[in-house]
This record gives sequence, C-alpha cells and structure tokens, in this order.
Amino acid sequence: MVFIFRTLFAAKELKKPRNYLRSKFIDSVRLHVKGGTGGTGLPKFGGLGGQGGCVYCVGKEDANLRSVMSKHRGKTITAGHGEDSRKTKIVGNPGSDVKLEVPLGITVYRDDGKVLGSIDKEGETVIIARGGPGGTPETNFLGHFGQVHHIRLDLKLIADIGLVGFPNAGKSSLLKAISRAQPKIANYPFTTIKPNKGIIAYKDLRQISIADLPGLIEGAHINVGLGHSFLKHVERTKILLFIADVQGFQLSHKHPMRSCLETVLLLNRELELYDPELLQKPAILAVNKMDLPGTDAILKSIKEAYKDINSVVETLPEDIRPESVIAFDDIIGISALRRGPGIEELKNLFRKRLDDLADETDPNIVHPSKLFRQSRATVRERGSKVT
Ligand SMILES: Nc1nc2c(ncn2[C@@H]2O[C@H](COP(=O)(O)OP(=O)(O)OP(=O)(O)O)[C@@H](O)[C@H]2O)c(=O)[nH]1
Ligand SMILES: [Mg+2]
Repeated sequence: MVFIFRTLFAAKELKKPRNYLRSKFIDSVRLHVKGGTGGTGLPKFGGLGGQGGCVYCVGKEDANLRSVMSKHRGKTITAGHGEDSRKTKIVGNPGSDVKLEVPLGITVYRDDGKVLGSIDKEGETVIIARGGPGGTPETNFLGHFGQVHHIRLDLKLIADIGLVGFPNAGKSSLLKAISRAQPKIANYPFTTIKPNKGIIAYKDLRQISIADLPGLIEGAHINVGLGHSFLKHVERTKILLFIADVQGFQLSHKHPMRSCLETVLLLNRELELYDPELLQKPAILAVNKMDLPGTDAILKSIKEAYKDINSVVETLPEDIRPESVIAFDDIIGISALRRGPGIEELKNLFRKRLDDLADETDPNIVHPSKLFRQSRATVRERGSKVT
C-alpha cells in the first residue's frame, strides 16, 4: 500500500512543470475583444438606443499580464450592449464598459500591426474595442455592432537602468546588493530566466529603478542560449549597465574561453545585431568580481584598451567583431558579492548620469555630456572616454 502511494506521489511530482514554465513573468498576451452592440431606437416616439459599452485598458502599477491572461484566456471579452429605447424610457441606457487593468509599459497592437496606444502612467487608458452607436433616425433606429479585434498586449519594462551581461557575470548579485530585490543567484549560467526589477533607494528618498535581465551569450541573435528577445526590455531603459566577469566567460569546455574584454565586445555585438539604436544609449561598464586576486591588472588593461578601442577591435576575428563600439561613459571595478566601495560609487554614478540625461533633454541647458553624446560618432573613432 505504502509502495503504491509512494509511486503515485512520485508520478505526480514528475508531472509538475519545470520552474521556468511556472515562472510568473509574462510579457505578451493576445486577447479577443468585442465592443457592445448599440440598442435599438423606438421609431414611434423617436426614441434613441443606448450606446454599446467599450473595452479598454487602464494602467496600474501593481497589475501583471499573467492575471489578465488567466482571467480571460480563450474567452472573448465583451462589453455590455446598449439598452433598447422603450415607451417608458425613450433614451436607452449605454452598455457597461469592461476595464482591463494592465501593468505600466504596455503597448497595444491590433492584429494588422496597428498600434492602438501605449500605457506608461498609472491611470492612463487605451480603448481597445469601441461600442456600437445606438439606433437613431439616421440609422433607421437600428443599433450598430461594436468593434471586434484580436489584440496583443506587449510589455516592455520601464526602468532607469538596464543590466546586460554574460551569464554568471553577477547581474543578479548586483541587483541584490543595491536594491531590496531578492533574485535567484547561483554559480551556473542562466540562473535568471525572466527579467526582474528592483528599486535603488537613496538616503534622500530618491528612487531609481533597475532591471536585471537573463544572460546573453555570443550567438544570441541566432537564438543561442535564451536568445535575445528579452532585450526588448532594455529598449525603454535610460542607461545601460554592462556587467562583465573580470575572469571572462566560458559556457562549457567545448566553447572558447572569452576574456573579460572579449565578453564586453561580444555583448556590444549582440546588442548591435538586435538594434543598433541601443548603442546610442548612455552606457556604463562595471567589471565585477574585483575581490578576486590579481584582477586589478585586468581592469587596468580594459581601461587602457578603451582609450583606443578601435585599434583593439580591428585585431579581433570577424565573427566576434562589432561594427561600432560603444563609448562607455564610465568604466569601474566593483564587487557585487562583497558590496565593496565600487557599489556606492556605482550608485552615485547612476544618479549623476540620470541627472545629466535629464539636463540633456532640457532644451534650455547646454550640458557638457550633451556635447559629448552629439559628438559620439567622432569619439568612437578616437576611442572611448574612460574615467
Ligand atoms: N567572487 C565573487 N563572486 C561573485 C561576485 N558577484 C557574483 N558572484 C558569484 O557569481 C555567480 C553568479 O552570480 P549571479 O548574480 O547569479 O550572476 P548572473 O549574471 O545573474 O547570472 P545569470 O542569471 O545566469 O545570467 C554566483 O555564484 C555569485 O556568488 C563578486 O563580486 N565576487
Ligand atoms: Mg541572474
């Protein structure tokens, strides 16, 4: 008897989907939506039918796409129909609206690819299916059908800082060191499989958001590793933070060993292949695991290399060479694990760079970093500015 129970229990355990399939993060959902039909008018008394209800999305900070999906999967979301005009109520009541609460950072696409709108702020709304108008003398007192659409809600995280790096570089460790987030950290590649967001809180109550992404590896553009589709989540971040393991990276003994500098250039290449526009964002390079012995020389050599990075890039084999090289605003050494002095420095850098960026977007201020970025193409030719 005990044996049978154990076997059944084991079978049940085996059936559990693996962790990544049970992950809570969903960044795209398809829905079928239908506006309410307008009510019928009453010709005898010139009565007007009620307008059909609309289906619309409203932004909510703590909403998530998983709950939208689990609530509406496989169903048509239909708004209420407009009331018919009656002898006792000449103008029919409008149909009830359906409100979908969605997270911030959503873009709503129609099936034909048309963008219906986007939601970036709490309370912002986008109508996704309008209700049909009620019957009037012009329409022969017949109500109209509401709009029917297949729509897609696409989420791109909105964060100030986006973390990019090879697996195991210490992205999640850094997120943990500077925010209250509790990401999973482990000594094997692809520990993080979905983006995480954390908030860095400063003493003066300022808050900066930071998004940790799964690791990228060379060949991500041809879907090696986890691919690079999740890079869409850095499209809307203001600053890119590259994290590189000072010891370099090797996926397995079958793969080539890449030095720290090579991993940075390979990341540069993957970002470029995903969207060259990403290279225009302000970027900081953090070389991690500086607590390990003999790493100062490596950091120094990387800073040296970035003084004339183009000549370094020319020596690389063509399959790992980026077309254009990111000019990092800063290159610093950190230890995410030990929370050493580099971490405080990095936190201050985030503030400084975000303030610079805010000034840059202000047309009344001529900021030195604005001039720097404007002349970025030339800076690249000459090599990077290293602090
Ligand atoms: N010595 C040392 N080890 C570190 C440091 N930061 C992270 N590690 C270790 O590196 C390993 C990987 O850390 P993670 O934070 O999971 O790395 P990740 O970049 O998030 O990795 P993926 O999620 O797989 O992309 C863990 O064993 C960490 O303990 C550091 O500053 N020094
Ligand atoms: Mg991670």
